[in-house]
Amino acid sequence: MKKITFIIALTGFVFITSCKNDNKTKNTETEEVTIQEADSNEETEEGELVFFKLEAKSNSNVTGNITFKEHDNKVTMIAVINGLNEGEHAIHIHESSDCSSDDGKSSGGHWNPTAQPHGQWGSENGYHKGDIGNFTANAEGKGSISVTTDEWCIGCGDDTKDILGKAIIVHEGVDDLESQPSGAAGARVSCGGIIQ
Ligand SMILES: [Cu+2]
Ligand SMILES: [Zn+2]
Repeated sequence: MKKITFIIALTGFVFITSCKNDNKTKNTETEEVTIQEADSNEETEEGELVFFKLEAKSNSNVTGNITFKEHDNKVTMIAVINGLNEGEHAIHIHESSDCSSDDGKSSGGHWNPTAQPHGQWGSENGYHKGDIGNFTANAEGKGSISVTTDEWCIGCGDDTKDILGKAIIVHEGVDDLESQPSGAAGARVSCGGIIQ
């Protein structure tokens, strides 16, 4: 059984992965944000982990670090993004991990495996599985958002839940949470494929 221990640091994103068959490992470094698999507990479900960087698109300087971690059938995403204009920005999961185009449009539209309208996450009127929503960047151009949901999985193979092979897109503008099909959030300023 593969054991994965990880710690992320908000400042600098120190990233440590340990894989051991038998030996218990313990990482002792801590920072502002710490998520740690309880590797001392044999009952703990094996944790899936994806970490990747966002690359600037549409002539922006927007970069970021994204972590997805699965635990107890819930996935937590932590996004830390830099180089933004101060204020609100949309962040979504788009349908393809292809970030090759300069405008990020190679990643396709919003990931929408359940054929719902675009909307606010959790809305009774429907929402895409990629409709994470908006977050706020501060005066230094830095913003972060954390989301935990049981509507995603990492590599489970269920097409309605599996985030692998998709992309994170950050937009120049704000998702109005109602315009179809994508919330009128403007240019795609950063992109990263969700690949293990
Ligand atoms: Cu988007
Ligand atoms: Zn959407």
